[in-house]
Amino acid sequence: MDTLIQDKLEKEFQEKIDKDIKIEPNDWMPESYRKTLIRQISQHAHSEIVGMLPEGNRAPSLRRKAVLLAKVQDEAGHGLYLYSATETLGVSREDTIDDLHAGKVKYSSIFNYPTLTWADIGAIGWLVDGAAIMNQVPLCRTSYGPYARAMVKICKEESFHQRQGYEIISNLMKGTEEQKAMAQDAVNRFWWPSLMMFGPSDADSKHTEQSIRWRIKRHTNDELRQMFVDATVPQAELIGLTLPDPALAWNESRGHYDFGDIDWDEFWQVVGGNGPCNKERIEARIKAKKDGEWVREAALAYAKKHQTN
Ligand code: BYC
Repeated sequence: MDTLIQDKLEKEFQEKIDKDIKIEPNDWMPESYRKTLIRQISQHAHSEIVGMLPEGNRAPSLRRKAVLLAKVQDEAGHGLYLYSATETLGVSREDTIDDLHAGKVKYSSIFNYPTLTWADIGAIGWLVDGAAIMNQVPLCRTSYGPYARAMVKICKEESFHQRQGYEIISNLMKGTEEQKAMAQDAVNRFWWPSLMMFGPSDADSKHTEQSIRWRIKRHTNDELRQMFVDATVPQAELIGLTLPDPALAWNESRGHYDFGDIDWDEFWQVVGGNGPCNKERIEARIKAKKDGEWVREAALAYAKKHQTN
């Protein structure tokens, strides 16, 4: 394309963004904006789908199982809205999923940690979904229309997920000494990985600056991480849990909690495929695709039959 026309289109595109006018699938967009969205939205979709796996543990009662199943079903739905939003950018769902299975694309680091006890399900709901909401509420105002609209419904459901997790952990903290110890142990293991969900520190985040300019992201990784810490510390205190960070302290002059250094080596190891459960998670997804082959074939045959009749 002629450079003058390209410059004009890019200028008009940025003006629309600056006026908070949503970008829709058929609008002109820079190729790098489209690629950034495909990367972020598909990673987000994969995270929802892989994120169902750690919750496949036994629940302690029928009521707990029913609530957990509803939550996990919501996550499947979130994955599907997000794959649909990715498809509006001109890529196929099949290819996107194949990229996940081939290890070519990422999904949230948090889902590469094991769930060992029932309290872990509470910690996931409270901390992981709590972190997810902090990151996702601003995405309801992201500049790409289909992503923003998907996020509205997702956030409503995430807030129920966070509450179910907090309820599990709070109830354990009202229980026996063993139950309290189980809750504390889950929080000890999930606290730091939850802080890592927000991504690398701003200094090391290669995409943030451009994504903020395009209003894909509304806050930086460190801003959201701080907001999460500030919201979560009082919730831990209220039910008598200790967060595993000796440096955690209210800083009156900043009006925020200070917290300790994140182990970024661990983060990059997990993101790079070497976390405790990376291999297991991808194998489970590949198996699910293979096991579901006959269902897809039957659904396609049924659709074809109805087309010709
Ligand atoms: N894990 O430049 P940066 C859920 C990668 S689902 C793995 O800061 P960006 C739930 C990043 O992709 C939660 N990789 O990137 C579901 C990039 O690598 P590439 C999922 C990570 O995109 C079920 C590189 O590091 N939420 O909550 O500006 C049950 C440099 O990072 C991570 C979303 O996906 C990570 N944690 O910012 C329960 C939200 N962090 O791609 C709960 C949407 C960074 O260049 N996504 N990387 O190879 C976002 O908001 C942004 O993509 C991020 C990262 C804040 C995550």
